[in-house]
Amino acid sequence: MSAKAKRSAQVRRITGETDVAIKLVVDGGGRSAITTGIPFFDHMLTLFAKHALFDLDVKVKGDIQVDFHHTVEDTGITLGQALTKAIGDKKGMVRYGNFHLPMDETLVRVALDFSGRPLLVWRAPKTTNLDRLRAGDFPAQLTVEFLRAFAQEAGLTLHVEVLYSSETHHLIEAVFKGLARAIEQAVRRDPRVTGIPSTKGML
Ligand SMILES: [Mn+2]
Repeated sequence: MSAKAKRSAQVRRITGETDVAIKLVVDGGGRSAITTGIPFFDHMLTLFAKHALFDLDVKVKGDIQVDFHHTVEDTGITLGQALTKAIGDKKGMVRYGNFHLPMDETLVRVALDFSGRPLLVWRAPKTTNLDRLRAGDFPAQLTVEFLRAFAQEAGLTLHVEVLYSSETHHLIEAVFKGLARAIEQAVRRDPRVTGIPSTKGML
């Protein structure tokens, strides 16, 4: 791949519960077309693409008549797979990213490493009981399910902390925006980086 080639991938993943089709351009401009059947989730993925500077098409037919769980989790899996495919061997890539994302009264911190060793660390204040919180009809806990699935398939060491928040829509939105901004840093190609950004020689 030449230094200027746009990194991109397409993944289609079909199970008995969902059919997820994703087209991803990592070196994009923030354009997106998202239809998951869950309007709040569409809102999150649209702003994720915008702030990661990805071009992103996501089409999902999921069993949302059951609940939103399979659709959100399987979209996270497929998006992670598309990202892994698009960034390939990570040659010349910055690798790490971190961002403090403020949204009104909410502050979220994201730190991540395209390590190839998937792990999600999620922290939120003890008073934030995600099991009880919703943004519209979107259960807040599904945010964590999305992150876990995405981190697993993208090979990310991913730390997400809600430092404080008192509004569920802001909380979830700050997580998606902070994730996007940290990824945007990490996937940048730095001309000073020769080869794979690890002393081990692989990631
Ligand atoms: Mn919003």
